[in-house]
Amino acid sequence: MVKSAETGMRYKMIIKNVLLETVCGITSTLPENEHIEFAFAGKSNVGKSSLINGLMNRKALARTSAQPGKTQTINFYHINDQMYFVDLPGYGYAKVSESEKAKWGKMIENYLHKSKKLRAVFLLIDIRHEPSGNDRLMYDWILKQGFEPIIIATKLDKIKRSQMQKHVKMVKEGLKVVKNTIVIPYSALTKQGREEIYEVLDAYLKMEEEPDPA
Ligand SMILES: Nc1nc2c(ncn2[C@@H]2O[C@H](COP(=O)(O)OP(=O)(O)O)[C@@H](O)[C@H]2O)c(=O)[nH]1
Ligand SMILES: [Mg+2]
Repeated sequence: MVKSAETGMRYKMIIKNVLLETVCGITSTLPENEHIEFAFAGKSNVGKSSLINGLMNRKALARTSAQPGKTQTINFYHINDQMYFVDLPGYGYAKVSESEKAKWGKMIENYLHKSKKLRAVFLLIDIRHEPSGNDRLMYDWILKQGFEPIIIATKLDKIKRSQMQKHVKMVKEGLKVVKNTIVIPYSALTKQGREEIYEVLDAYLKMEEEPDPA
């Protein structure tokens, strides 16, 4: 997002170029990127690829699949030579073996722990349903790694507008979110919520430019 210095007016975040730069499997060495990173986590089928595509303004660069759990890689999308979106493997896919799950747990933990460039973690939760045990584990685990997850409540178009606040409350209570947690309802169909997400990204990008406002 660009803000004019003269008028202070807001402009929409412009996605100039997008590159799937690195795909990490379970034994891969994680990249040491020069630009800041935003990670996206959530159970498989929650709408992670759809959100990432929506934010990147691409129809299908991040795979959206009828085969949940297929994407067991960590994918790094380089955007505008400015930042990375990091697509983490979805959890809660029953067909993956316990040992495979454990390996992925370690891999994600390693990433959250070691990345010097990771600035924020987005946790996606289906707005229709109460968060699952796995969602709560993931939330607590991200907290433990030192990040306060930004919650994206996905598939907003699947509920009535009048139900939105009630569902947001359900998500917040289900996760027992810490005070001041940001929850942004989002629809991949209508793109409702996208500007708010861009604003969050923009705030982090600005912090890189002007590290200490004090
Ligand atoms: N109606 C609706 N469907 C969605 C939305 N987001 C994702 N989907 C659908 O949910 C399924 C899983 O989405 P995907 O992005 O692949 O989920 P992922 O496994 O978390 O990456 C696909 O059929 C998507 O089209 C949304 O906001 N609204
Ligand atoms: Mg996906």
